[in-house]
Amino acid sequence: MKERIEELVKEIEAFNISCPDELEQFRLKYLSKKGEVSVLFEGFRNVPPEAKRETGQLLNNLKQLATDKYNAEKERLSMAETVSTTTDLTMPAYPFGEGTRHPISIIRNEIIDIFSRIGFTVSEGPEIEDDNHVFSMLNFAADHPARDMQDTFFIEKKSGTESDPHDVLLRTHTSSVQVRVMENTQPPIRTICPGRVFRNEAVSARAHCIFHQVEGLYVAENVSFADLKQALLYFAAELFGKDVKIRLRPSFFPFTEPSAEMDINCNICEGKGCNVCKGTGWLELLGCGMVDPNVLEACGIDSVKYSGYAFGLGIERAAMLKYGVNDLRLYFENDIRFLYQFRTEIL
Ligand code: 2U9
Repeated sequence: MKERIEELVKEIEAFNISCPDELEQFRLKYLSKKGEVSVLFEGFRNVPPEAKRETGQLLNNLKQLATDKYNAEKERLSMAETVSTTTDLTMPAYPFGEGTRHPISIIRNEIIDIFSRIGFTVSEGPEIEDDNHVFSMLNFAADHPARDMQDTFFIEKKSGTESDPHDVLLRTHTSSVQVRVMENTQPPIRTICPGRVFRNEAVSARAHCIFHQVEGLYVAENVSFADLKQALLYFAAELFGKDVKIRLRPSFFPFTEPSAEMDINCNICEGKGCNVCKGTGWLELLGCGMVDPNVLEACGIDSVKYSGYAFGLGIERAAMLKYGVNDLRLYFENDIRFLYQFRTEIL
């Protein structure tokens, strides 16, 4: 029996198992009820008593060897099964294209950075608003054309009852965020509000029904128009380079008095006049002004003690001027051939 055990040890060690069928053959040959190991255990009773101890030990080792090999090969085959036979593990990894920041996000973050360096915080507010925060508290007259359905997306028109007086609408500017800040905070207030705004416009190269704005507000004691001009000159120089020139033209907005529009010198023709600046040498960048005292009072701020300036610009417009993109629709199409041109380190 000893020799037979030694033969089987060699046989088991050399047995090649490369598939589930061969594993089953191994089990039947050595570990089943009628297999080689069981046959030897049956013959054990005929082993002379003086050899029983040594032979028993060898037999147990043999059974252990066969069982261990069976379990190890079974495990190996089941692992191999999970990796598809068609998978080539030596192939290089699939190249994932890296995403890029959208140009609107790049400019928005740049504007936030520029103003945060002179003490402005960032405020956010709801896109779905009421007419009070978008129009009435900002000194828009009851019959102002901006309140028309042709200009504003209304979600719910209210009858104007005392218990529920306000229309629900999509904000047409982010000024409603500053109104909410002023309602809840006493001066000094120095904040910018970036966000999406919605206007009921036909989509074209020059207009879109959704666009992005950044508006700024500074309210404190003795804030003057000179402070506004200085802040805007700093802003323009940071965004367009230190040689930029600015000019302010008188304008009108319901929420500021006096009001102005700010132009920068045309960086395409360098002031000589071209078709982008329509021969003027200047490009309009933003609107601004001193916050109308009516707006301060409507928000619970003493307009005798405090004054403030405000400004607002469209981010798409700033991006157009900075990058020379002349079709607004490109910002919304998400064509990666357009977006990949704005690969940048600025996050
Ligand atoms: C409060 C008071 C005043 C924000 C301002 C403008 C002038 C302005 C336009 C630029 C192009 C909007 O995107 S655009 O169409 N904005 O001209 N915005 S002053 O004035 C405020 C804001 C909030 C409480």
